Amino acid sequence: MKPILAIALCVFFLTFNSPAQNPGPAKPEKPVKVIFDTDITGDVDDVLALAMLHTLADRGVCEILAVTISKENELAAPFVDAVNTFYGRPDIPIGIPKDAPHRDSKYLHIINQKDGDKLRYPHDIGISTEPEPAVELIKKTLSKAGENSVTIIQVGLATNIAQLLESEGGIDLVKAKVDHLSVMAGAFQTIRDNNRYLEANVKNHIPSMKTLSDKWPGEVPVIWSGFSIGIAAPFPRESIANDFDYIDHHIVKEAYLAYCGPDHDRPSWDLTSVLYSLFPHRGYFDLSPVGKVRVSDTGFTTFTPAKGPFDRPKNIEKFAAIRKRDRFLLMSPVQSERVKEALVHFVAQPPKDMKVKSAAKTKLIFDTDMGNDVDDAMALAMIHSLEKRGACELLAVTSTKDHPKSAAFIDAVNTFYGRPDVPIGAVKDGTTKELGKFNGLADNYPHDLRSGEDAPDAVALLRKTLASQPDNSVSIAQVGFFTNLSRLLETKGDEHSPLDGVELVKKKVKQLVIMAGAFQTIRYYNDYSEYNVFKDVPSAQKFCEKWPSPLVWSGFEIGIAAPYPWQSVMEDFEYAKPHPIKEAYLDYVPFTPHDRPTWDLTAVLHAVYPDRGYFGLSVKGDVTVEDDGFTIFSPKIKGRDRFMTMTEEQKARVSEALVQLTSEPPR
Ligand SMILES: [Ca+2]
Ligand SMILES: [Ca+2]
Ligand SMILES: [Ca+2]
Ligand SMILES: [Ca+2]
Repeated sequence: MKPILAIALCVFFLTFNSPAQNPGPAKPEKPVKVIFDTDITGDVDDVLALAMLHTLADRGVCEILAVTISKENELAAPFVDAVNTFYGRPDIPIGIPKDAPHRDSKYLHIINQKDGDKLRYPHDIGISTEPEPAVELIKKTLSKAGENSVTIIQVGLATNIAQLLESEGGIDLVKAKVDHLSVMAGAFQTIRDNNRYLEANVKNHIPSMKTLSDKWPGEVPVIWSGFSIGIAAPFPRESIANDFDYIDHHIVKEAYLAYCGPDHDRPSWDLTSVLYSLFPHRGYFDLSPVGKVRVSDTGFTTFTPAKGPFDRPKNIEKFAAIRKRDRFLLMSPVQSERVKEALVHFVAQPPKDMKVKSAAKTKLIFDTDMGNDVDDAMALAMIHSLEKRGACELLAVTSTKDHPKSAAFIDAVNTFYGRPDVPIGAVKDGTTKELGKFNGLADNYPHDLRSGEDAPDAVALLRKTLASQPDNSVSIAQVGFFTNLSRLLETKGDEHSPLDGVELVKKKVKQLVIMAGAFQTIRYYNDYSEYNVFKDVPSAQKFCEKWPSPLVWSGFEIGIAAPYPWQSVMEDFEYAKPHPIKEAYLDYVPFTPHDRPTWDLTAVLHAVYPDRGYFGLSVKGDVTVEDDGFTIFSPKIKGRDRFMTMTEEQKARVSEALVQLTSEPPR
């Protein structure tokens, strides 16, 4: 290779492959004010994207100012109104298009279903009120908004936005009021060896996308989510199958199934535009350099970088005004795992005020040393979010931290999350008798269990809880010391059950997940004696000798490998002030900013979703505990124990799941 060509190529790749040169938009002001422009009729990703906007509004991240529709279908506006009503916002104004192509739909009709004489999905548009013309609604909404305060998310045809730009004063309104335009359209990367892919949102109405590209003002950024992005992060069918049963009829699930049935992972095109626009600073995507998107007569979208080896004076002159307007989203394989996970959690979050039914797939006992590290508090918050979604039922919490405020803090967290009456048991004569760094926060939040001394004995509560449940139905997450569970194994029959501890566990416990021990080399160190073990070695040893059924270990290395991002602590808990989890985090961490390991959270995630592929599992074996607290894992074909593992992709997924579950607001 000639040196000059080599240098030119180097410059090319450095310029084009380094997202670092594009820091992208800064952290937006919350809530992000959104106009959602959608062709809800065709694919179902529009429905999922709208659902996600609602749950993010419930988190205080965005505010939906208006929804405008860019394809003709008389059921589209009533359908949007039904989704908005389902999510508690029947008042959001809805606009319908003029001179847009008609599109049949596979799912809009579901809103006409009735249960008895009542609409299954109530709405009033098309019944007692009429929608407004889209362009008028957009102009009215922009007029009322503050300077540069509105984000337009366009995930269908460009019909409405083109008409806006061609209307009187439209361009000036955009310049004055719009922060950026997020567009799901076009194709900017080679897809399955096709480098001239004609994307449907462009192809189905080329003139309007041309108008958008030609007339959208150069000073208002446009971010394109091309066809390949949504393809690379498809919405998983397993979420549709599992996450929406918190109500008998779910409009999103029903639309999805009507559109493509249960056997498809649908591309997440429209959802990626929403995700980017609401969290441009959270690293879900990288961005191309700035440049200019043009639309050819056949509907292909070309992207020309503003600055690069191909620049010729002629080009610079031609596109000077608008050549720094456009960027498109990029996503690595690891980012796509994270994006997918974020989308699942945002779409699956129940509406704020909905009374959900419990599908209670996992009945959970949480055994914790609440107070010794903040991951216990975050894990408990997660359990409450999972229960809010109907994914688990918290039967009892037992503490192995022998300080009276440990139980009080647990009750304060349970009360904050709307479950003040979850039974709490406290250890007697246990370990770590000092006051935990954040346990005292209990005093600042409502609760009625003031002290662990007023709580039942943890072991008695474990027996009572297990005895009251169906056989083989209880999951336990143990994220502290082995004190309570080893003592449980030594109990005799009592008023709750004639069975001794070992037999009771055999009969009632379905699975046990433990955060303790260390099973893989951590930073070259293969002799790590983990805190939950060494603080009460005799209990850990007795437990390992006697526990009668299969169990899974989340070793020290797992929580280390998927730390909780500081950014989430600072940004995602603002819906309540003060917030016990955020306060506990800040009271606990030794310095800031600080990403805390997620030890206890990973154990809960596996206990509630053992089949969702968040973790790998080791071969079977037996764990024994040495006198210094080291945990030895010996592979054995008929072994009882396995430990969790994680790939790079799983780390990204796990960390995202933990963030979204921990920070989800209570009902
Ligand atoms: Ca309405
Ligand atoms: Ca769409
Ligand atoms: Ca209580
Ligand atoms: Ca713990």
